[in-house]
Parts: sequence; structure tokens; C-alpha cells
Amino acid sequence: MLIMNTVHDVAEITSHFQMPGDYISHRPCGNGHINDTFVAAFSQGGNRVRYIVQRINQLVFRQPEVVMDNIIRVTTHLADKLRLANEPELHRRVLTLIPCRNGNLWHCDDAGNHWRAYIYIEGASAHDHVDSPVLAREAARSFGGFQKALVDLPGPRLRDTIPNFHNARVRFNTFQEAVNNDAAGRVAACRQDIDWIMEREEMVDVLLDLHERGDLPERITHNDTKINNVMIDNVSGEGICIMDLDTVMPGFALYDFGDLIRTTTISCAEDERDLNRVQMRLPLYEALVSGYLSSANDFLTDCEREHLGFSGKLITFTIGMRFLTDHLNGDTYFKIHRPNHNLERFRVQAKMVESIEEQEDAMAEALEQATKPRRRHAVRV
Ligand code: GN1
Ligand code: MG
Repeated sequence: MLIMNTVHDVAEITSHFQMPGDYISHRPCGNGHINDTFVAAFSQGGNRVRYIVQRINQLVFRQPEVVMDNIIRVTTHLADKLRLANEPELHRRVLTLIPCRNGNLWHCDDAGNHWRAYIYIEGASAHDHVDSPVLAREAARSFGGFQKALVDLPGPRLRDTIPNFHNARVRFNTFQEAVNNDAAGRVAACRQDIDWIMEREEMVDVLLDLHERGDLPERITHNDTKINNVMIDNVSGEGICIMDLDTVMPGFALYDFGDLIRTTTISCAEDERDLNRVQMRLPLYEALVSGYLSSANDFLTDCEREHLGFSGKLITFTIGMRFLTDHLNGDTYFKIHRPNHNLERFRVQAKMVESIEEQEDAMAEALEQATKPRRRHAVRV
């Protein structure tokens, strides 16, 4: 959807939350394609304190109370673990919801919008683009640690905030419907792009079939592991907090690793116009594998480990297909900032898939090196 700069009275919204002190200002924050995110500053006795204030996009998340329920369960569990470990900076290491003055954990405004607020994590940054393997490794270690910490989440299965979110077969069928409907009259101009997807249909069932056969377990996963969804400490370079928890729900661990490949190994922006610049960078892939295995190796199965490289191709393909679907539908889902933005995003994902296809052997070799059992040094006597 083309952003129309809907004006929200963010100052008024903050007045419903337990944010003591005097409101100073707010500004938009981050580059998400779905929700509206702001950072609001308050003066508390002369100290400047900041909060994240966020409007949940209800066209995308149709049951915001289910989203909030999942987030409350997940953040409470993570905080309990950090508390048990005597973590001194607990509120920098897990998102902390700010309750409303009436005790609720979200605020519903007169227009029916759902708002929530978090403590702002100071001294850390979200990176939209990464060149450093050290940073890539750290991001992957953080997401692996996040999955690991949720292995023992108590209670019933988390609810699906968006059903079939990464189900590539469902996404493929939805894509075909969009082609058949041609709602925005854009199909004729996208024939080559559409054919490119059709040629790769066989990819969509690979993980679903493995799951069907009982080889790929369902876990609690993040499902939106863009590199900019992990906060990196500005001083230590450590990945300290995982954000954007709206899609935390049951899924495959591989979906999370795949989106890390998509967003970290890419040599340019997700919507780069010069397709010659699009490349999957092998050293960053190696760093992701190393970081992810450092925290996730204990719980991963052989099948998951074997498909780490493939997951990047599949998720890049699936999200590319979602961008093209949205373009064909007339841009009703992802925020766009210029005409043909979703088409351009699709073409970058397609180039990334091709770059992965060209480097599949090298990726497999890197994975083998990283997963083969370490040789013990013979002890000489
Ligand atoms: C959306 O909101 P953001 O930018 O973190 C989308 C992801 C896509 C991503 C593509 C709920 O995430 O699935 O991978 O854009 N989130 C939702 O950049 O659809
Ligand atoms: Mg995000």
C-alpha cells in the first residue's frame, strides 16, 4: 500500500500508557513494511527517557489480541530466564511492554487501532545492511539463541498470527490466483517475471514434504529474522535483543535461518534498482552458519542442518513471490514508497535466488566444513 502519511496523534496515544514525566517529542522509527513505529521522548525529572510506540497493522494482523498474547508469553518466558541467570541488563535483552494506565498491555484508540509500547533499548542499533562477517555471525548467534530459549516455553501451542505465513505452496497458489485475477492490470508487463517463478515451482514443496514425512519438526520460531530485527550493542558489538515479535509462532527453524541469509548475505538493499549489484556473498553466509550453529547446534536435527543453505533459496524465493503477488494485486499489503516498488523488490529477490543457485556447491562445501565433527588432536606421549 502506498504510504499516505496517516497522521496519528502519538502524543495523545502515549498519555494512555504508564509513561511518567513530561512528553517532549516523537519521531518515526525503523524501516518496517507493516506496522507504524515511533520513538517518543519524555522528561522524567530532567532525565530524557525514550519509549517505542507502535500501531499494529490490522489489515495484516487481523487478531491483534492473539499477537499480543503470543508476545506476552514469549517475552515473559525470556525475561524469567534472564532473571534466573542474574542478567544485570535484563531490560536491554528482552522487549519489555509498558502497561496502560488501566492495566491493559495495549491501547485501542477511537478508530479501533491497537497500540502498544516498549522500553526503548538505548546504546544499541538495528542495522539495515551488514558488511561485516563478525556482525553477521553475532546476529545469527542471537536468533539461534532466541529459538533455543523458546524450546521449553510452557503452555499450549502458540497461536498462528498469520496462518501459513511461510507455507510456500500456499504462497504459490495465492500468487497464481493473483496472476489469474490480474486485479491491477499488470500481468502483461510482468510475463517474464511470472515465468521465472513458474519455472521454480518444484522448490515450494521440499520442506513441507520433509515435515509431512516426520523429518522436519515444528518449533517456536521468529519468522521475520531480517538482519534489522536484532539490536546490536554499540560498544561491544554483541547481539543483545531480538525485536519485531509479531510473527513469533510455530514454524520451521529453517525459515528463520533462510531469512537471515536473504537479508544478510545480500550485497545491496532489498529494493536496489541496479540488478548488477545483487549478489549472495559467501563469506557472510559462512559467518551466519558459524554463528547460528554456535547457539542452535544442540537442538537442530541432521535434516535441519543439511537444509540450512537451501532455506536461503526457498525463503528468498517465497518472499520474492509475495512481493510480485502484491505488485499484481495493486500494492495492498507491503508499504511502498514509489511506483513499482514491489516489482523492484521482487526482481532483487529473483537475482538473489539466481546468485544462490550459482553458488550452491560452494555453500554446501562451507556447510560441510562447519558441521563435520572436529578432529581430535592425537595426544603424543
Ligand atoms: C515484512 O515489517 P517487516 O519489514 O519487518 C514482512 C516479512 C517480509 C518483509 C520483507 C508480517 O517485515 O514477512 O519478509 O517485510 N512481515 C509481514 O522485507 O508480512
Ligand atoms: Mg521488522
